[in-house]
Amino acid sequence: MISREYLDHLEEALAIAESANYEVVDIIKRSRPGRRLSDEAARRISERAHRANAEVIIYYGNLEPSSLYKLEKESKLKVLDRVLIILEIFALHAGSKESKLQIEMARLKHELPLIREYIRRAKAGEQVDFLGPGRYAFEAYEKHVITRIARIRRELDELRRRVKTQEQARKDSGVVLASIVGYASAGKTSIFNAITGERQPTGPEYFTTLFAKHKMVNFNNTKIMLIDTVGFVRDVPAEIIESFYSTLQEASLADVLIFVVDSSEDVSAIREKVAAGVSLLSKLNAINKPIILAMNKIDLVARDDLNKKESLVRELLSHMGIKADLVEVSAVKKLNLEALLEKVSESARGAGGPSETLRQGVRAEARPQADAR
Ligand SMILES: Nc1nc2c(ncn2[C@@H]2O[C@H](COP(=O)(O)OP(=O)(O)OP(=O)(O)O)[C@@H](O)[C@H]2O)c(=O)[nH]1
Ligand SMILES: [Mg+2]
Repeated sequence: MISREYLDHLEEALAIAESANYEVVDIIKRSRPGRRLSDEAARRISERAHRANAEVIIYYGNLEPSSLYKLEKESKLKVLDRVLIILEIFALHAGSKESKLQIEMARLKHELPLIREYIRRAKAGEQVDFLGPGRYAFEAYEKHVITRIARIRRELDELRRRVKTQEQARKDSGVVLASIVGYASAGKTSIFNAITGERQPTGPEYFTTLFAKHKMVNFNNTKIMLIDTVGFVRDVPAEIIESFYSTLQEASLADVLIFVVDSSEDVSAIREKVAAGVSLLSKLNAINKPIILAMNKIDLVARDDLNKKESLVRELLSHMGIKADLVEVSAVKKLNLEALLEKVSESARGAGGPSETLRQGVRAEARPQADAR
């Protein structure tokens, strides 16, 4: 089921469902706006879900807890809204203890209103155990969730303090921290791989990269720590921002941001994705630093078209009060990556022109690598 606000983003919805390992058996487009489902709508959706033999209903959009509840009750199926499905993808890729904690916290925060909805309904005399335990169990669960969230938050604070200290030490030793950020699938990891010679997984699906990867390169006597990060998506809900936070924390600590844009997309997608990225970065307090906008995948774009897109991006950024240098690159064809690094080291120095050492070339040459899928 795709909510009206995301009707234009059907492809994204499908990519996300696929990234969470679901096979989509039917698509229902919702024509009505709003976060509530009528009883009739819940019935219709359930019927279609059962007719298609679906095991799960994905509601790609935002639903009020009471409507989510209604749909679960009507269909007796698991219902995932946009937040829950994104969290499922995160969980699939989560490796470290920290990332697991973040995901758990986001999920618990998202569940809380739903649990309260169950409790409210139970108090009003409704039968609420169609999917789980009854009212008392829900009340106990609510308490458990609240305590657990507080505990996870403390643990994460501690971990983040540690990371911050480490990064600060790196900075003090003169290393330039450059975070590669951008919308999901813009080509961040491909750029990271092409520059560092790493072979981190890349691919068209969303959230191929979930946790930051670091690699030091030496460019003309400047040590640059390149950091690959998790991709943005539009309207990231608050509870996910908190769990995104540690992967993007690198972005807030970085000296320079390499903001990757997929220049092969159409103008409206580019506009929307750049805006979504900037808004997320400002929520993370990571926008007040030199930004290099890497227009990636130029191998797929005709010159005229690229010019148009670049002026659009420039205009958009200046409209948002952001100063950024623009570099055209292709990670796959390894075009202009040196120019990119040059901009990085220039911006990190806060200077205008290139320093003398810049002419010596890249030390950590990108090694040839297998086709990035
Ligand atoms: N033609 C072309 N394709 C590219 C280029 N850079 C990346 N791609 C493709 O774009 C897709 C996404 O690339 P990734 O590097 O995984 O993108 P990402 O931004 O790291 O994605 P997430 O980690 O999922 O956010 C892959 O299929 C790449 O092969 C490029 O310069 N040219
Ligand atoms: Mg990636």
